[in-house]
Amino acid sequence: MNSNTTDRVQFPDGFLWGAATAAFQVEGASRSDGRKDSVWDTFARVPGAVLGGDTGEIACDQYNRYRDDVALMKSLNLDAYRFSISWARVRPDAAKGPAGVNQLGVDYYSRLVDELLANDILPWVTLFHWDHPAALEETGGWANRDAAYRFTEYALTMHEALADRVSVWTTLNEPWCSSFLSYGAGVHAPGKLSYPDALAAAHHQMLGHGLVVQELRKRQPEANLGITLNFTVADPVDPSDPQDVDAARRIDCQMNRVFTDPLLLGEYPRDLFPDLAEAGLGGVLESVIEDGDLGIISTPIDTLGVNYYHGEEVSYREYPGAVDGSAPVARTTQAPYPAAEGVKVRNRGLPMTDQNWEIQPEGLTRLLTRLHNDYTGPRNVALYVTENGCAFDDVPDASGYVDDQNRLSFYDAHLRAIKDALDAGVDVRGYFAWSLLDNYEWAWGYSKRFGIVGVDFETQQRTVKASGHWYGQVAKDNAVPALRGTLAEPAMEM
Ligand code: GBH
Repeated sequence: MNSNTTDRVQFPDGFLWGAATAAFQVEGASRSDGRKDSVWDTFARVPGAVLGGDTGEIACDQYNRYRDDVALMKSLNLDAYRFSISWARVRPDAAKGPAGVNQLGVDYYSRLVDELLANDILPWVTLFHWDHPAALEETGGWANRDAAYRFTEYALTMHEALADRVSVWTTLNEPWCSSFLSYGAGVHAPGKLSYPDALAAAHHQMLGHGLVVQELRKRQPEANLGITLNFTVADPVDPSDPQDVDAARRIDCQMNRVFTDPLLLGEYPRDLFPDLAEAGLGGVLESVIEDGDLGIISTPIDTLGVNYYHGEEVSYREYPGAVDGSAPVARTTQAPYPAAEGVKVRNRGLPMTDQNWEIQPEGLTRLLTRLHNDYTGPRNVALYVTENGCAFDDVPDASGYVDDQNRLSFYDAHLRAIKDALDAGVDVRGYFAWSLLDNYEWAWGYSKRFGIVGVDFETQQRTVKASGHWYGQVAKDNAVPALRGTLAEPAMEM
């Protein structure tokens, strides 16, 4: 297996190399040119919601610095830039109809796309990465079915503006986060603590996804249409213990299959309903599903985007040194899973990032293989890894340079894991590092750095890290180089 070797590994011709960001995390300019609050602007102002009280007002100031950032991407030999559009910039009041469009907001994305194309970089557009207009939340946000129709209208506004130059459209980024973490756990904006709202939000986001795929397909039949989901790989502590197996099944059901099954198989997982009923949520999901919804949600797509950060080993038993990978915020929160009470994550002793997320590249091989076999392969849907990366507390030297061998090793190991999946016949066509830049890490604020390029948030100075130089070479060569001596050591002992 490649992941056990230190050899150079070559990727297939045409494999797409990119880096990803999201509007709220990098743009800043939160009041410029008619933009108004998104739910993340209002949430960030709630005391205790975000570490350090950090806001997205300035972030990486990419709104004003996009030309320099595109030049940076070019210098890193990137084929593609995955970015998202801020709904709150485009339809700030969440008002319906043509009068609700803020043309200056639309124009920004048009300029960004032109700049990318002028540099031969493919624009990979995500329509929703969590920052819906605060005005939409006033009518219930995604818990209200109307949001699916409003999302479609906003998507068509952007499609009309960009379809002459944009051919890749991702409807949603990680609806698990923007429903379960956002309306259920209270960890993300809008910070609600309601499992019924979380289930409704998840369903309405998938409905919005399906409606947008249908509309875009009519208008641009050749476009690459898809969605990006976040996945975990939940393993039972003891695979021969039925309780542990049940714990892993619930996490898999309520993070992974709750989305993949409706989207690709046209039905919710059957085991979800009895679990919800047992948790006192019987009939809740059923009540928001209308006739025809699942047909819309399962409209054929071209690409499934896979975001993978870590796996977990679970049980109902308590083990010493349990892992908590959530942001330590001063705010009341609850578990993101509506029906997994008592399930605990065990620290199995793998190396961890500085967010306490375990480093488990082999999980990515298994995940991609499973998705290909059970979902995407039979339907001719391509897999792209649309996010993968890690936060480490970087220590710049006197010149500001970050020699992040830990992050570099993380990328090396995960790319080798993808090569293993490719060798097993899995149709993976590209990879996006998360992230191009250090940025606003949601409830963690600016305290956690994911960039392959460092950002000094005082001066907005960008400095390519060792991992960035390395990744630029990978993109250029379409190959991961052989590991040199010491690099094999840090995160490689799995
Ligand atoms: C992605 O989400 C986002 O798309 C991106 O914007 C973000 O910056 C990046 O990753 C890094 O965080 O249950 O709270 O203990 C991350 C997806 C899924 C990772 C849930 C953490 C469990 C942590 N997350 N997972 S928690």
